Amino acid sequence: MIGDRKVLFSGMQATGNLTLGNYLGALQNWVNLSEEYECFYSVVDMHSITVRQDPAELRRRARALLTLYIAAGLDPEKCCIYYQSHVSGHAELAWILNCFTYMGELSRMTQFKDKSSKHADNINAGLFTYPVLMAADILLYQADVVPVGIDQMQHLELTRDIAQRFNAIYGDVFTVPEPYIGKVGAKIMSLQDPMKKMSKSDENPNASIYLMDDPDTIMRKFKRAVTDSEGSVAYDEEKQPGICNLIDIYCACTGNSRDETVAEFSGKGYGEFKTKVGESVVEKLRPLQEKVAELEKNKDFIDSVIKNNAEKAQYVSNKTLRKVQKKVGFPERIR
Ligand code: ATP
Ligand code: LTN
Repeated sequence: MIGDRKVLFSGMQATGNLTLGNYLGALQNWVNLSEEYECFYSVVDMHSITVRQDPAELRRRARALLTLYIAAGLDPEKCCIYYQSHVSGHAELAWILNCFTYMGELSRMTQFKDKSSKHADNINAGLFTYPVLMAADILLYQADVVPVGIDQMQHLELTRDIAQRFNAIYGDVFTVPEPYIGKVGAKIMSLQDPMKKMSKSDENPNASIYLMDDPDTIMRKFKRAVTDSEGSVAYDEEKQPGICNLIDIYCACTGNSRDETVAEFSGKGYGEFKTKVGESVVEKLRPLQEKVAELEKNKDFIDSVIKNNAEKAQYVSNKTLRKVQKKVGFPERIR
């Protein structure tokens, strides 16, 4: 708790350009949750270097992501929006928690297995201990809730295990966090393969709508979206996964229900439906894109958010860190 509010922590990696899936499934929920919780939203740049990055590109994307957090509606006066690498406690706590995490646990993580097969030439120790750094992110702020996608649930379970293990030895040091899985836009699928989720690291640019795509690009990608030969707009996950995905996107962008959408397009062709879905996405993203453009002109403002919020995060996280250091037996600091 901070004051009388529960604490929320979440983060995103600055690898690749954000997609409509990231926005509808994560960022938009974050904004709604920021009314209720004391929020820490980090750009987790330290996690990004588990895979080789071009330094200039990583820096550019990290700033673009931080800007997008604000453009999406997160108020940097109310939420703490900051770069993970600017707060030293993440690395310091991660080291300690490494000593409370088992090799067996880490080797069962599916993300590690996936990423090590994708990057077989660079299976580094950071990739292996990635979930421990994530646990440190969450536990440093004594987070009560963590909004994550289903793919991150295994890491969150591990975080809970580490916290409980530590607490069992040293008393109630860490809050044991609960996951929060949003309902709306929980899973937006690829436009080219509706069995795969839309992902910012997809190699096919037509599979994803990027948040900064211009209207023509968005309309073109929807026109090319994979559908089926049924020929009617209906919500049938087995037979029409592509159409279901387009219905979900349309609902998320217009606020209409599935039933309303199916009724609206009854008797109409896929071409017309795709055009309407595309237009709803263009309208949904327009204010976001305008806000990004406006913020990008205001370098001093973004710089001040970066500085002030890192200081706030450092202050809050230090409290947990000092307590943990004391518990494990590090010598007291002399003032
Ligand atoms: P990558 O391709 O680099 O693995 P990603 O696009 O899958 O990235 P993450 O960085 O893993 O995205 O996730 C950031 C947040 O966006 C998470 O909370 C995740 O659940 C959410 N998210 C990602 N893809 C989707 C999607 N297709 N639909 C809904 N939410 C999504
Ligand atoms: N692993 C997450 C990003 C992430 C995160 C976190 C999410 C890093 N630290 C702490 C929630 C809480 C991802 O790749 N989506």
